[in-house]
Amino acid sequence: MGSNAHTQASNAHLTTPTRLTGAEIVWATLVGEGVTDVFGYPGGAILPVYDALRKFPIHHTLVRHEQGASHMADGYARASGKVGVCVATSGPGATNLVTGIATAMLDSIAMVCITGQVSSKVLGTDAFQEVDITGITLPVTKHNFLVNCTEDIAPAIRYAFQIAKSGRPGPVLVDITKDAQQATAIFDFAAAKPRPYRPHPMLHAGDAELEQAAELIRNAKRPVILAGHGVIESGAMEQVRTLAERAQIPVALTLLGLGAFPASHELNLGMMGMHGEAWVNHAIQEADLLIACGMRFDDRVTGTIATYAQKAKKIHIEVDPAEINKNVKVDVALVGDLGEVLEKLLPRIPGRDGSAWLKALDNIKGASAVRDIKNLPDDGHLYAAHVMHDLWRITGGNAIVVTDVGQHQMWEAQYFHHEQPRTLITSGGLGTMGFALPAAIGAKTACPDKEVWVIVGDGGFQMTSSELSTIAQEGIKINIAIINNGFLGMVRQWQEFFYDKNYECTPLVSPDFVKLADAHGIAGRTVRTRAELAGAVKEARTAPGAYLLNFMVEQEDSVYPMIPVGSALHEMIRRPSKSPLLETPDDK
Ligand SMILES: Cc1cc2nc3c(=O)[nH]c(=O)nc-3n(C[C@H](O)[C@H](O)[C@H](O)COP(=O)(O)OP(=O)(O)OC[C@H]3O[C@@H](n4cnc5c(N)ncnc54)[C@H](O)[C@@H]3O)c2cc1C
Ligand SMILES: Cc1ncc(C[n+]2csc(CCOP(=O)(O)OP(=O)(O)O)c2C)c(N)n1
Ligand SMILES: [Mg+2]
Repeated sequence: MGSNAHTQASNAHLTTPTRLTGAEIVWATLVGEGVTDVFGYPGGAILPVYDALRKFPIHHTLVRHEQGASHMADGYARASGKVGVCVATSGPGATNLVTGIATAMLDSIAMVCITGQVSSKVLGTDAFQEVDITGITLPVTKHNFLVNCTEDIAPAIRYAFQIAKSGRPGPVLVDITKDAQQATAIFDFAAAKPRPYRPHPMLHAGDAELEQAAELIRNAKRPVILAGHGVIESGAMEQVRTLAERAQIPVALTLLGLGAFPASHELNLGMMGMHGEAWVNHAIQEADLLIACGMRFDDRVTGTIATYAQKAKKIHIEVDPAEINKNVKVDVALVGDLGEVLEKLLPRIPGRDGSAWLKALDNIKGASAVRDIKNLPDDGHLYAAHVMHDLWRITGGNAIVVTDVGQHQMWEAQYFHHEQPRTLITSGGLGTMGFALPAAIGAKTACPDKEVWVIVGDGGFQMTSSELSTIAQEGIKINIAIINNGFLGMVRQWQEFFYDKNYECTPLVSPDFVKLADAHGIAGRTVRTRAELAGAVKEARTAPGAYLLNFMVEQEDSVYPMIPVGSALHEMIRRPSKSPLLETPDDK
């Protein structure tokens, strides 16, 4: 971290045009954009930029693999709502970022990635560590730039920030040749400002559409709000809540929408989709109106489109016109920022009596409303759902949970209840194993005062466990819960259901995770029974540094309900009644 003298110097750069090297311009522009933290890994083609870092008040976290840098920038962005920044060298450094960039792209996360490139004189000659990273990342970035002259660096980076955070957020890559980093130019921060962002003037919700939508809402008998990630990205939690409360409309959430509407709210139905609550999917199939707010009808949410919510009219409020009618045909499209659209829509929505439909939903919930891990006596087996539920209970839900991908991710979504936005950070669209540990480092960097938990499978943990070393070097306090089922569990579950239990290549031998943590100077312990759970969690929370809990859970447990691919939303595989986690009120 730079000193005050550095801060003053770099602030002077921002107000007075100054001659700087391209490398200095990179940092000065980032400072001007409000960046305080970046995640990266050095190498030859980005070395001038690294050499200039000491002059600027930016904290750099040295990762152990560039995939970690892009996930950290992503986790930082998801936790804070700011733009995450990562840095890598050319060639393998840049290609190692790609999985993290694609992860951010699929979940619409604002990120700026800066890569070094070989000198402009040798571009295209297969020079040492040359790859066409703008070509490689074209389909997984919102936009990218190849900058080969020093004068263009500041405008490109400023434009990258604007693109990353405007409209539908996304990752932007700025690739800068080494000679552009080394040469000098006048740095004029104000002059490098991009033209103001203006959404296409034809694409916004007009009075006619707003009135059509309001009429559908006023006349609906069985409406459901589908609240997605766009609610959080728009910051429209209040407006969604007002709509729900005023018109007494129940709210179903996507995985990435969890936290957008308080889990404890009486109108909260829970998560929809492949592993959503059974009653939520039934409610959607029975609805006569769906009001989709910042969600994109992902296939994990709809089941087979042909049979999706056939009784319902559909209103789609969405910032990206490309999403309208992409997966699900809608009756009214309201294009624009969700918060802004709802501000215009709300005055047209009077109070409404929704009691008949809410009562009907209580009946739909019926037998499946009590899933009762919470009430089940401890039979000596440790279930992942126990871990999630107890973690939620013990932390009071006041934590940022960063999950990896697999069964544990779905159990977290089902049993850890999120009241606040940005408290669940998870890779939804790309479903990237290895995401959790680095993304949590980013989240903790963004929110140092928050309690941060990683919930990760034994498989995914091993994909990026080298970042334990980053945690140790940075002295970051993160609690890690490995849900160790000895399997690539989610794949094993598919093999159990659809491939005659042929567990080909899914049993997993792992190292002793507690010893692995210890090798990094990180404390930890293995937990085998529910009786030990609360004490172990307390130990982790009160430990001064990072702490790893290795939960040895039931190996062949499955996530229920599950909609098989190709089935309708209501055609869910339910938990067999002999299984220990019963889903009937009798479990009490
Ligand atoms: C193993 C696994 C299982 C899964 N199972 C489920 C499941 O059961 N249920 C489930 O829901 N998901 C599930 N998912 C996640 C799923 O794949 C999708 O990632 C998720 O459903 C997408 O949610 P979303 O549409 O809310 O978010 P996104 O994909 O992030 O889409 C957000 C939408 O909001 C729009 N938007 C952004 N900003 C604004 C704004 N300011 N104003 C208006 N609109 C805006 C965007 O343009 C975009 O269309 C699963 C994922 C995995 C890996
Ligand atoms: C990088 C990557 N490779 C493969 C997959 C496919 N995949 C999805 S879930 C899963 C198993 C995850 O196993 P584990 O991390 O142990 O979590 P569990 O399901 O057991 O909770 C796999 C292999 C993926 N999502 N990401
Ligand atoms: Mg596993």
